Amino acid sequence: FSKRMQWFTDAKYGMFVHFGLYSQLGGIYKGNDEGRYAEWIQGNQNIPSDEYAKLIDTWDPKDFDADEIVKLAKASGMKYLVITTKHHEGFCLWDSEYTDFDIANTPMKGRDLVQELADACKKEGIVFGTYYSITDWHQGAQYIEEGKGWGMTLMHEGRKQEYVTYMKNQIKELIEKYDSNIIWFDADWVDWWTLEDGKALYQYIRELKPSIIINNRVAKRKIFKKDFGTPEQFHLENKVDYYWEACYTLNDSWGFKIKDTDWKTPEVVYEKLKDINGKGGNFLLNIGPDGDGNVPEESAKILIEVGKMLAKEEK
Ligand code: FUL
Repeated sequence: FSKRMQWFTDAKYGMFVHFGLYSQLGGIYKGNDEGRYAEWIQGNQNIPSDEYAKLIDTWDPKDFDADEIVKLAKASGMKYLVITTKHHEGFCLWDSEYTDFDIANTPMKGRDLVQELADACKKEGIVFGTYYSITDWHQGAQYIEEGKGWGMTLMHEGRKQEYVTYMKNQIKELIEKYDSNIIWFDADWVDWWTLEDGKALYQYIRELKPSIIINNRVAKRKIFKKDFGTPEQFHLENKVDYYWEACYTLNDSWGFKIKDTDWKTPEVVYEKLKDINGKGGNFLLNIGPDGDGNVPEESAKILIEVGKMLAKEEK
């Protein structure tokens, strides 16, 4: 039992938001719709970084409405929200001092979606968290070897320290500027990122903000279970002696994908939530807003239905 984790265990149900440059493609690049996960399109279709980076010029989600998203989460019975501040593509949804590959250099300049979401969450009493990918397909310290697959980035000789500093600086921004309560790491599976690297980063963050919660993907998730485990698209069958949170998509992709209509029904979502909570886990359920920033209608409908089922229970 840990006091620091109390709000998390009480929360039980949260919203995951996958949003980035890829959202404007909807899973189709130059007519090619190959690949399961739309947020992986750069990797799935082997799009060179400099070519992919041009998407920054056309990224203009003017309908993105943080209040609406947070209200949707709240009406659905969710208690916290985690947004992809930087997915594998490397693009930053906030105006970062440490890169130009961010929202400040898109047609959206002047807006900061991380700020907007953090503010909306504060207003509605929803706990705000930030996803951050360790793998980065843009920053430059990492590279892709032909035939190795984009999941397995390699680190350029002598550039690891530079990249670790980059991550630390950005995470400090997420904590100090936006008061993030969860750092939700991902893509710690690359060989150049070691258990020791992860433990050191964990310690660094814990000192920056003692109350923060950090998922196990900071460091080789199977052996480093702190602060919570992250089964993905499945969940644990039994109670365990560590905190965990199962994350799931509402259809089959995390990022917005036009052709993906494989929606879970409200009943299925509700059953999952109950099952997960009954086994001591949290449920982090994803939405992927489209290129204009709108939440797919079907996603909103399902979430609201589940919210109604939960509200009925409380009566
Ligand atoms: C995975 C990522 O590769 C997916 O794109 C997604 O973000 C999921 C939650 O985690 O590891």
